[in-house]
Amino acid sequence: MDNETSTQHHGLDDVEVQEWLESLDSVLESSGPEVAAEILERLRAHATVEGIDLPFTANTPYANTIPVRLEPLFPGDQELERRIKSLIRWNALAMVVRANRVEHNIGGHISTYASAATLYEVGFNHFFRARTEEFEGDTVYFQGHAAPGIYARAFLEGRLSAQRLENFRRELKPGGGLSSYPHPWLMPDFWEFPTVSMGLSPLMAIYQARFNRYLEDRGLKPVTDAKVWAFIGDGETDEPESLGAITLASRERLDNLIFVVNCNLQRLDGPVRGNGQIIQELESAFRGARWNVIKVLWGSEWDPILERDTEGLLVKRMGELVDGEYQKLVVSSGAYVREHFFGSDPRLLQLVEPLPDEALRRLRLGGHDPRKVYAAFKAAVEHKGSPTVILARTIKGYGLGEAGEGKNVTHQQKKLNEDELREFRSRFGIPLSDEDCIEVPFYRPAEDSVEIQYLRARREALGGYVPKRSVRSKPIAADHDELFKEFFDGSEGREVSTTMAFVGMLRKLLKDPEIGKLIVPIVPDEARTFGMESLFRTVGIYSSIGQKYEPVDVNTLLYYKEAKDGQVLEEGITEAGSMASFIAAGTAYATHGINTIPFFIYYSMFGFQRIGDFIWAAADMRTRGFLLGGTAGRTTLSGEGLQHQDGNSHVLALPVPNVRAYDPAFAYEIAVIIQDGIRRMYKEGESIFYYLTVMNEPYAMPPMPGNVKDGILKGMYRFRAAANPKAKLRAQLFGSGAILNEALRAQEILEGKYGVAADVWSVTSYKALYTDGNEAERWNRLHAGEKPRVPYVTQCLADAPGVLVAASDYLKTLPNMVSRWMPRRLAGLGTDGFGRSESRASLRDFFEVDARFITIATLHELFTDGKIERSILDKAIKDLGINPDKSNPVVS
Ligand SMILES: Cc1ncc(C[n+]2csc(CCOP(=O)(O)OP(=O)(O)O)c2C)c(N)n1
Ligand SMILES: [Mg+2]
Repeated sequence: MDNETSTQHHGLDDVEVQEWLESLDSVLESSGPEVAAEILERLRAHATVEGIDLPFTANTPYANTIPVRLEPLFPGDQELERRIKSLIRWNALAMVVRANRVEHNIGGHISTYASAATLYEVGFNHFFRARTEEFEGDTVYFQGHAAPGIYARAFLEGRLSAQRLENFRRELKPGGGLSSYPHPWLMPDFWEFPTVSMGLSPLMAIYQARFNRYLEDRGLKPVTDAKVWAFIGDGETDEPESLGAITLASRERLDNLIFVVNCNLQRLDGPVRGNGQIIQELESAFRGARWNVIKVLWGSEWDPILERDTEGLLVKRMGELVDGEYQKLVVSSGAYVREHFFGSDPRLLQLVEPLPDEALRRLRLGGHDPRKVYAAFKAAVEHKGSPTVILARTIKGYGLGEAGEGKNVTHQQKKLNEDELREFRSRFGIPLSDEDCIEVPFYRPAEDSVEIQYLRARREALGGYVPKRSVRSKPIAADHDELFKEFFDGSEGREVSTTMAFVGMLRKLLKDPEIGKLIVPIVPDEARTFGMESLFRTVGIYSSIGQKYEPVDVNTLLYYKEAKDGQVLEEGITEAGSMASFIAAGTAYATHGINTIPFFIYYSMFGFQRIGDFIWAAADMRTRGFLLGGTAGRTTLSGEGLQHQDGNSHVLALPVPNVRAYDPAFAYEIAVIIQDGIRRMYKEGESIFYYLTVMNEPYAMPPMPGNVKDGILKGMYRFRAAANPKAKLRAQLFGSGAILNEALRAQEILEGKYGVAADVWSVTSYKALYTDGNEAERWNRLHAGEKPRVPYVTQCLADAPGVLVAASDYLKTLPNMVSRWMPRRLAGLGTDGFGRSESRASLRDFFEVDARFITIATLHELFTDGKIERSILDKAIKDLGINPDKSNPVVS
């Protein structure tokens, strides 16, 4: 990166420069920084008018943002805090080293926390406020790889036993262990946010901070000054999600949000920007996005040297080095620093003349100096009007010495030899003998020691312990039968799509006196696509500043109404951002004790496929709510082409253990699923969430047949039995979503033309059938002598005669994966392959899932079983106009 702060000497007279600097200093002294800034701003404007081409820079010099004179007094006992921090460092290291002695390669990270310890400890001792009866508490996203340090602190706090530390990364051991990284699923009383898939937590934190404001603006929680802190790695900022939403944060003036980027200049393999300066790069990105940027680069030891540097030469020199050079410098001897850093200019050498080499080696970086970090955190929490990012410079593997400090291999260092352990012990003053320390025991001073007493007192003053996850929301009361009744009755012949039916339900839910206000509709710029624009007007679009303009369509009924108490989160074109809102709303039952119920509707192709990792994070976080994959179905969304045509999402939903995925065909099925979902999540408190695909193909919605609710929820039920069950030729047809109609048409063709009597089943969830089948199979395997459990699919088909044919708008694997629990072979039709922009009829022909292909598949199965002649099959292929040599959709 260019050094943007260097002056270029075009015959510049140093004395003249000095005069300018001095006059600025005097303005600063007499009139303060605002006036000084104003003068500089006017100078810049004047220069521009005079035709001086000033280069654009969003950077400030490579120096601390907060000058020494504005540094607040450090309010704690610095020496005691250092001792506590050292103990935590030791225990964090011990945890990883011990785990890897017991089990080679179990993993764990020492160097991330080693570099971040001061950042966290200043936070724990002075800033992170816990959740109490009176105050909602701050929210902290901990950098995933720093987990050992957070566990080590909880150990000193008496919250985690030595036994659990011993079982770090071995959670299955007796007495329990500790998960590798923050996992609310695995440690639901401790971790709130899963952060280790890098890049997700910065984006989630932004939307969390915005959702907190949403709750306040809608009167669902009191207005507080609670903060959202997100600790992230500098390497992590390369993930596109990390910086992807930073302009939202500034646009929304989220001064309740603080990012702390641990700038150790390294990632896993090597330097983040060996040939550049990651800190300056991040500064310009964040400043450009109008964040408040606080750089914490240099520790207090640098202050007197900087003070002596009246010409600004040192700051200039600081800005000249690339990170690769800095990485080397910070772990080098004092003599090396003198020669290679200060040695570039005799005047610089003079500045450090009085200092011995040892003092040069001990010049700390800002992120390791509690006073500098405290000053930055304090400035951040007091800052108004925009979010703050703190760029704190640290050393990766700080304190590991030869074992890895600042080395490229440090990220994965998990073993220390005896000398290295002794060295670490001595450096941090851990009271362990040479013999004892090589055993790397966990060390906790006595309960009445000053360290433990201090640590406890600090946490008490801040309201209790952090992190801590607790569920305080009250279960909702009603069953809302009345609300859903209309949808059980069908559409009386009117052709509607399942999307329209869903939107109708959403509208009713929004009006419900108990849960209406808790509903959070979320859309990424697709409300019109789904026919939801009426919500704009009825409940409004959330805007933290209301509506400052008269909307162009104000004279229409459904105008674009933005309001401070608007309910719809219209996120714009960001599925990732919308998902982050979904997560914030779907975990508010724990974070805020509020049962908000998110409904996030999006183009189904851009969900599990595009933002699958966020969905995984939602699962891990025990998020509740409903994901609606709109315009779903590879052949049902006509005209759009392959990027949009989703035949994948139900397969991609399979791995997420707590997602219940449904492909409903009719309005009443959706109503049953949503009603039951609200009950299970918000009344029974289950840690599950729902994925429903909804389509845009209109057809008449039938009334709900009797006794099908249970089948809908379990995954299948017989929707229409064969008219002539005594027929000789029998079949069972399975359809889902809009493709169920194709199965129903096939039923008629088979009956009318070929004398085959078929039952038609609506399979609402292959995932539910799959889960249930596996569960029964597993139980039977482990309980051989007992009465075997029968999978639900098997139960359904026990007395169902004939051949079996399934058609899905998703991959063939979906029906095929449950076929082993069916009584006979299954012919599974599906939509493997690239989509096309075409009409529904053409697409269903192309993918071979329409009524004709279901008919042919049925006849083929009957032929294979020897139930019909081949001539019948051949004739049917001809009569139904099927070209046997048509191209294979999978490969075309
Ligand atoms: C999405 C994702 N990709 C890759 C990884 C693997 N990984 C774990 S830590 C790490 C390096 C982290 O560097 P940085 O963000 O600078 O954090 P530091 O440890 O230096 O504080 C990598 C690549 C991951 N956890 N998540
Ligand atoms: Mg790093």
